Amino acid sequence: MKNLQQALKVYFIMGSPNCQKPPKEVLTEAIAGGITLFQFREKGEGALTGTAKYKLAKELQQICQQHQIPFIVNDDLELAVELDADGVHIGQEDEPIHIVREKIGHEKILGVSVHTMEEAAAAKQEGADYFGIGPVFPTATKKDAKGSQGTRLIEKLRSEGFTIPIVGIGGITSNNAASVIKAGADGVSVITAISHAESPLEAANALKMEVYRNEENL
Ligand code: TZP
Ligand code: MG
Repeated sequence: MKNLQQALKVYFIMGSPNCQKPPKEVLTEAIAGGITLFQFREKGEGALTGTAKYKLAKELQQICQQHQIPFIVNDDLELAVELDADGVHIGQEDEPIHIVREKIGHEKILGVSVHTMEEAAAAKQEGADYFGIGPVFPTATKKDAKGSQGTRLIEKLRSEGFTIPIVGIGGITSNNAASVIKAGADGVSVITAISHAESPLEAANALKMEVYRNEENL
């Protein structure tokens, strides 16, 4: 995808367990507020499965399509293929990166979570289009997340010449997004900052302002 770097600026991730009002409403508001990409991540307590999961994914994908927002699926390769999603995001514990790349082809976006320089080098080599790096800050959303790492790895990758697009993840809000962008990330990915906001529209907009404001100062 040509404009991946641009699409990663305000990257919203969500599934029904993250929402305090209907997911379709949350997504619609988030899009109105300026998110640039959406990842469907149906995980955690109360997560939908089977047909219900498929149905929600399809509805959210349609909303994204209406607004030209890329729609990416977390982990569930079969679902991504079935929906002809714009891409997949996988972690280190999922299927091997090169196998996922083979299965989705070269036209689709492949995001990979990396936590070390070694994982980053391997992920790039195996066909990742971008890295998700975190948790940058403490998060209550991912129960099995590693301890927060700050922006160290992002800085290290940039100082060692990695130009691959990077998003920070974990505990990011409009109050701390600036440091993630200043460290060299292309964008911020968030769940709670938007999904639990009283106004997902305003929350998305505030994040967007922070990302663009701090880019200009680079
Ligand atoms: N991976 C690392 S931290 C995290 C994921 C999926 C959760 C991010 O959620 P939040 O609510 O934005 O901290
Ligand atoms: Mg995963």
